Amino acid sequence: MEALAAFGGVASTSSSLGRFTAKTTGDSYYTQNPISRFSRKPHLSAFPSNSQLFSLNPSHSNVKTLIRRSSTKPGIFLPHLVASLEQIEETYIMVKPDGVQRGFVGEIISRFEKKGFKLKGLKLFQCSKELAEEHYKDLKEKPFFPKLVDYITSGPVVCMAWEGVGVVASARKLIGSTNPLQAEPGTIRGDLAVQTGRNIVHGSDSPENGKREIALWFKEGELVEWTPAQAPWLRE
Ligand code: IDP
Ligand code: MG
Repeated sequence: MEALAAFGGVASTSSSLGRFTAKTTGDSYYTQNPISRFSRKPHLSAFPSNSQLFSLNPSHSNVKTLIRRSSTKPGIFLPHLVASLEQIEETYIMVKPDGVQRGFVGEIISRFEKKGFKLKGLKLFQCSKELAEEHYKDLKEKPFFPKLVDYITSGPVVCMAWEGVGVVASARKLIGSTNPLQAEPGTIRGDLAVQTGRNIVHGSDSPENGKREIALWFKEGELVEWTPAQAPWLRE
């Protein structure tokens, strides 16, 4: 059986259900058998949590129907196909101090708004050294780490939580390569920056990190659940 699953604009095919690959732009993550992960229960990384998978927005009745029908016929239950239809993710986007100082806050927010993603959290914030170190802990051993922490704490940042189908990989595409000179024209870094150490914007590199970073930068009560009026015009 030939199955196709699209993940944030990156499609991968599999010749059987035994192998499945998904990639985000920039950093790659997870290669797993989706069925075994699904049946193991703990966490289908395509979804925020298993509970959310089964408590979808009532307006997405087509997906509920698909889950219900498929569940009665285990032989044709294809959870990764359901995932490709309904892969709502969250990502942490941050306008870095140089982006704020250069007056790009509105421009950067606008790119994500225009694309059709949903803003769930937004604040101007002065980041502490401890928070910057925790946020970038994976880069702790890099020679540029101290300068990176100085850069991120050098002035206010704008913290954002965005939600949408495939938002993690799509946001990375909108942002462009880490080195702005290699970023494509049309991307935020490609259009507005020249140096890696001043690349004006951050975007999470996986759905897991999107959740981790949103929890790190936002306190309870700072995120808003809402339904944009344009929702029916964005998704069929
Ligand atoms: P990303 O922001 O595109 O995900 P990462 O490799 O995760 O890139 O690096 C995090 C941030 O660290 C970069 O956005 C950039 O600000 C900074 N950085 C990465 N590599 C260098 C470097 O070689 N020199 C200076 N700063 C760097
Ligand atoms: Mg990164």
